[in-house]
Amino acid sequence: MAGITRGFTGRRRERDQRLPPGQYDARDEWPVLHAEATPNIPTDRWTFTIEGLVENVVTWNWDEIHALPRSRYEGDIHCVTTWSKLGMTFDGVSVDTLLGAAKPLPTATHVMAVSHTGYTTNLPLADITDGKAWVVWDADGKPLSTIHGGPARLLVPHLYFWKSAKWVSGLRLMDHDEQGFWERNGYHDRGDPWAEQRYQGD
Ligand SMILES: Nc1nc2c(c(=O)[nH]1)N[C@H]1C(S)=C(S)[C@@H](COP(=O)(O)O)O[C@H]1N2
Ligand SMILES: [Mo]
Repeated sequence: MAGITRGFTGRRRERDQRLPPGQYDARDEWPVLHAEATPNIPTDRWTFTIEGLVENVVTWNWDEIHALPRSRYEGDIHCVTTWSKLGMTFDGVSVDTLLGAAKPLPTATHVMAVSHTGYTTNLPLADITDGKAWVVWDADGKPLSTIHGGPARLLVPHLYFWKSAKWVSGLRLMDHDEQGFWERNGYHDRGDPWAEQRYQGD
């Protein structure tokens, strides 16, 4: 009995250590959060465009983005409303692959991620390069449900989850920072969960 108790406590401690400050483990629950009405975007009308300060403005349709090399994220996600989910699996394409085709100009320092609904969120370019961001269409081995951003969403798991734009339609590269939807409404411009950058001024 003691052994079982210790094992259980140990596993729980291990999970707790993966939680950034102020976060709780949502376990089997995956809350749904978005500001706009849930859109219905058929895959044959979905596109993803990289524009702004790039050498090539590139648009991929559903078939074209699926023809790119696949990339998987296995790890945790953290919402500013304090839930975290540990050990998620997302499949899609690395943002590095997409930027490799669009070729950001040397003057590009930030991006605005844009959704088919008009939702926006800003990010430093350095936060979506070098294996830190994906466009994903599968979650835990199943097609991403519409309420979680399907057919495809941005995934930037090292930052709070509001940076992971659902129903993503593209990235606009900029030479300055500009606030997106939640940032204008008081959320932090960067949103590092380990530094608890929840609100402007944190
Ligand atoms: N298009 C869009 N994407 C969005 C949001 C939104 O309001 N609209 N909210 C963000 C926030 S605050 C969070 S916590 C996550 C929630 O994703 P989920 O509903 O899949 O858990 O989506 C992010 N992406
Ligand atoms: Mo959130």
